[in-house]
Amino acid sequence: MSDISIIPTGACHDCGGKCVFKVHVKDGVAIRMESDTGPDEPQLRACAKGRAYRKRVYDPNRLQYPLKRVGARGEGNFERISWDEALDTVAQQLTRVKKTYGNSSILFINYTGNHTVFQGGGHVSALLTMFGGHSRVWGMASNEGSIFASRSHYGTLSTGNTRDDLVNSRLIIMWGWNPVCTIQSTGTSYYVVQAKEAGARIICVDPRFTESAALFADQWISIRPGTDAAMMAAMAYVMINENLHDRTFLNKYSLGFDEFRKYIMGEEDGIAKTPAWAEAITAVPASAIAALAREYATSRPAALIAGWGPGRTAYGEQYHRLASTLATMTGNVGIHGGGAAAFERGPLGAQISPEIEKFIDDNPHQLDVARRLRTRIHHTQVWDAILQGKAGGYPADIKLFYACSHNPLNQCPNINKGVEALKQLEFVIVHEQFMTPTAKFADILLPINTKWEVEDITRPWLAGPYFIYLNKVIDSLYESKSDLDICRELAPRLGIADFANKTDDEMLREAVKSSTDMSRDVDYDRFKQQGVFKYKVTGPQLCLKKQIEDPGNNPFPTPSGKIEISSERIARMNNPQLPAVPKYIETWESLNDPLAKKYPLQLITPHFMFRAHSCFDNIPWLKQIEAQAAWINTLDARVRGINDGDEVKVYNDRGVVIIGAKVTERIMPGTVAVPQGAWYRHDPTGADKGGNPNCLTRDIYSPGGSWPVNTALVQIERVN
Ligand SMILES: Nc1nc2c(c(=O)[nH]1)N[C@H]1C(S)=C(S)[C@@H](COP(=O)(O)OP(=O)(O)OC[C@H]3O[C@@H](n4cnc5c(=O)[nH]c(N)nc54)[C@H](O)[C@@H]3O)O[C@H]1N2
Ligand SMILES: Nc1nc2c(c(=O)[nH]1)N[C@H]1C(S)=C(S)[C@@H](COP(=O)(O)OP(=O)(O)OC[C@H]3O[C@@H](n4cnc5c(=O)[nH]c(N)nc54)[C@H](O)[C@@H]3O)O[C@H]1N2
Ligand code: SF4
Ligand SMILES: [Mo]
Repeated sequence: MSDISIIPTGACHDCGGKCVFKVHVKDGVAIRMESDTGPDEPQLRACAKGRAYRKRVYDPNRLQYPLKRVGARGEGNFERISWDEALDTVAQQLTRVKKTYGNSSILFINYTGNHTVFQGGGHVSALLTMFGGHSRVWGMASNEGSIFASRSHYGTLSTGNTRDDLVNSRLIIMWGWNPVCTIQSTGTSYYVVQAKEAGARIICVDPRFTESAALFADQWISIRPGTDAAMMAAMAYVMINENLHDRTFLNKYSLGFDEFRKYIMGEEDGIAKTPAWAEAITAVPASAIAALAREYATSRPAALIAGWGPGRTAYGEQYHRLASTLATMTGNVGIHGGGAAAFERGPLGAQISPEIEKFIDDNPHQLDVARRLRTRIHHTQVWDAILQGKAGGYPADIKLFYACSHNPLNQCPNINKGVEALKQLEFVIVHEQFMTPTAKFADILLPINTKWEVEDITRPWLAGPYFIYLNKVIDSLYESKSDLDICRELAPRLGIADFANKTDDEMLREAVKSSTDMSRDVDYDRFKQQGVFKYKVTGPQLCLKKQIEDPGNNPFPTPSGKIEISSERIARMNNPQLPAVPKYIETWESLNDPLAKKYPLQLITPHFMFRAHSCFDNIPWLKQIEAQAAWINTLDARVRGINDGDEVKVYNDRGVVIIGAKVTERIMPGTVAVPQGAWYRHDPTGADKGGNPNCLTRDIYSPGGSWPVNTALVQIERVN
């Protein structure tokens, strides 16, 4: 055994957790891994994806050498070239495009495939910035609706309680929140179990009976996608009508409730937002809406956790604002066992520095969508921007596209438009580990090493209480390199001296030293040796506690210093689709849309347990656990003659997806779920045989900036 060393590391891409891996290495080869076995609870234990990571590292289909396209773009034919030729070509093309069209014609996107503090595409962006700049996108795929709402309502994204505080809740409402699958910080499910054991009632509001509903919930309320704001408005109605809202709390801490009340009671538009009104919209029985309103208002402390899935709909920001408004009406903000029902970044250090947070909060135009669109492209419209450029009202004419840690053809809406856009470009550069659908469209494709081949640091989402040191486990396989090493070699070719002249180790040490979160507490060498640093936490911590306990000295970081149920900043945008008080606005492609005659089913595209977006879709071990499938309710399947496991066609005017059917009562009638992340694989008829729902989603943003990838009408039929 003595020739085996056990190296602490981690890995993983953009799943919602971050776990400890201990990799056993023999003769330079990783032969197996175990996870956290330590005494501290909750253990940071890897899920099936983490435990299959070795299969990803040693996958023979990894990109091994730099590749140059031969044949037409997108056909997927490549030829091996040397690193020198690859980097010379990249530098020549960047220089040519810069000279001919200017830097704004270079669109660079670094996304979430790499989810660490140090390595990854940030270095490419830094290099291109030194080269004169590049066009960018904005609009967080995950949660832009929540960001908009959290900033307008509370003035900050730091609104969360640490997860251990769930144990103090009497009621937990998992609203479009499925932590068993999406993790939402490793350890979250552990605390939900503890809360349940301590007697909390748990209610799930979701069109699907999720893994989390199955494990934890006392009640499942199924709801039509995109209608959550209507249900929440009706809950507010019940609270107001039955005098269950906390008027003392509202008066003391918030402003704008009266205006909101007028909307809810129908004084503004003549429509009272009653449970019966909401039933017709949401398909949730009025009695269930009223009961949940009463239970939430009378079970203090109660945690309404507003997941991001319902926010990834048309007008999704209204759902997030209404969730925060309900938390405010029930006085659950800033108290143990409660919750602000907002963005939920935790109190243990900020993911972005307090200075940046303050800058954003001091600059109200950060909410102003129109202003952002003048300088950036919304991420959902990247294909349209490439196709239309300035003539279409976009800020630049894009000629060269450079992607890093991003699989946009797979992950951005409207894949068929994406194919057209990528074909139109003058040049495409991709840094990747695998021949992904996007990589296939590269002109130069550069092979990137995995997290086990470099040193790095990572931390969980929402500022969870630990950091993980990713030790290098093995040497880089084949000819792969890190994104940073590529930049180091590209810099002189672009005429840039002094780019990242230090070693990775020196840079990592400096990153720790200059980090607001780590510099105080982390001893670098011990951290590296142990592989994990955990904050010593003495019980649950809350973000908004001081604003509640001592409001005189601790105003909310909004312009008024209060919780803003009505927002002057939003009112000033003067956009009827972004009303000053939160409202239910019917989505496009709702069931009332004339299009519903042709496409009568609502599509949602949830995240998938055995992938992190598109990562791990190519790992056979994981595919064996659960196959990609279109969830369809038994009633909808029966009228279409569809049986479980049949091959079906899911389609609308934007595309056709061929996929297996999962006939189940775990999804409500009228709704179809095709999990996001499966690799797009087009066949000669133009259909996608990979089961990728982004062939069906619409490439448009919600007025507040969210990605409405859960708003689309489709039809399904059996393929004979
Ligand atoms: N329909 C629909 N679409 C969605 C969503 C949805 O809910 N529905 N969710 C959206 C959300 S929330 C997100 S965050 C996005 C995610 O979108 P992406 O970030 O594009 O997705 P990933 O699959 O995580 O990562 C992209 C690629 O990064 C590569 N990669 C991993 N590590 C590295 C590295 O170190 N360097 C380099 N260069 N590459 C690396 C991986 O191999 C992977 O192919 O998808 C969005 N798309
Ligand atoms: N295993 C795994 N974990 C992940 C990821 C992954 O790809 N795989 N991705 C990570 C990333 S980057 C992100 S952003 C998060 C995403 O985390 P979430 O946004 O929370 O994940 P989703 O699965 O998209 O949505 C959560 C739930 O919302 C439901 N839902 C969809 N539309 C509606 C609606 O209109 N109303 C209601 N009430 N519910 C709705 C879905 O059925 C789903 O169960 O997950 C992270 N964790
Ligand atoms: S995929 Fe996420 S939950 Fe699974 S092992 Fe990796 S970090 Fe942990
Ligand atoms: Mo995300």
